[in-house]
Amino acid sequence: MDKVIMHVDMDAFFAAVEALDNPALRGKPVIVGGTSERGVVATCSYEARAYGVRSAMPIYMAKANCPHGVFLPTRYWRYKEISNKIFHIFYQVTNLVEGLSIDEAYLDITALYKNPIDVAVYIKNKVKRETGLTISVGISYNKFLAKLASDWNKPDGLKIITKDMIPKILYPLSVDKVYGLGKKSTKKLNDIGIFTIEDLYKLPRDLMIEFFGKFGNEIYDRIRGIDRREVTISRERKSIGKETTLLVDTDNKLELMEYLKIFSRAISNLLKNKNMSGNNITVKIKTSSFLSHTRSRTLQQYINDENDIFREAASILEDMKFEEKIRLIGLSVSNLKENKIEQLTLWK
Ligand code: TTP
Ligand code: MG
Repeated sequence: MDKVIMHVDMDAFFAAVEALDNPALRGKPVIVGGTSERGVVATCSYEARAYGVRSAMPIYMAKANCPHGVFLPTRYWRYKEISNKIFHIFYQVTNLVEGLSIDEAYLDITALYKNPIDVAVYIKNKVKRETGLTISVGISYNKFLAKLASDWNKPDGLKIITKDMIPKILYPLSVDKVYGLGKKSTKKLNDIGIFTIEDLYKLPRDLMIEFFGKFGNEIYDRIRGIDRREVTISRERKSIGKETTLLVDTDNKLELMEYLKIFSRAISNLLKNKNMSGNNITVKIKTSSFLSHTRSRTLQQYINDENDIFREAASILEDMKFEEKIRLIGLSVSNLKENKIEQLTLWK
């Protein structure tokens, strides 16, 4: 049976977040990136793209193209915060999520046995409701085509590419639409009169390999709708922890407890964002003479609630005896696993 693969990608991500946080920017050409003349554009709003501004373009060039643009520095932590929210939504749909970057992922939704359009609409609506931003979704039976589909009618796009559309739908596309064919390769092909995928069909496999090395083999297949790459679950961290060096060394346990409380909240938020829980709690201290001590406890059940984490951490600290003052305290939760979510009742 064919797979059902979805590629999801936020629209003008950094610029969209800036316009979300400052409504006065909506509808304006917003350019996010290094703001010095020597910096480059990270991304820009679609209004700025109309002036020819693009990712990776030097700022001075973007300013020349779009002098009245609003140029802003990046606020990575804020983009990461929204990214966590959207990935949380993806994980509510399936565990088979492969994150590609801060705003983009593949989802393998084959085993849901749902109409993929319904799943896409569900994700689009939920992302819009919970973040205020739009996402484009592409659906197909492999990764290459799903990615191509998400780019089809950006922004706020939704496109499905089915088997019967291949190869005709690909014919008119310019060769730079083939993922992996950069500017240099495109030029090389253009120089020998190959501009579209239909033209590219004329190159036999051997010649393709000669042209692009090992990757030529894959390109040959991909433009014929063949791509066997699996959606591989993004590697998860094995533990999540926080620690801090104290301003002044102390042996006051109440003061140390306060840190554990703050760490518990932060760790809980991270775990919940990743839809994970852990059953191993470790408290680490470093003494004034730089000796490290750790104490761990493995629980029967997996936890991710801040109160549960704090309760265990506090009880571990309670049992620890120090002979000198403490200069650093840390807390981590390990032995992580993904939570099972009721995925079938999400939509009908
Ligand atoms: P993209 O998804 O490639 O771009 P985008 O979301 O801004 O626009 P589109 O609607 O076409 O998807 O990249 C996601 C974010 O990654 C982007 O908002 C900024 C960052 N980025 C860079 O910092 N440098 C780059 O060269 C690119 C391509 C992206
Ligand atoms: Mg994007």
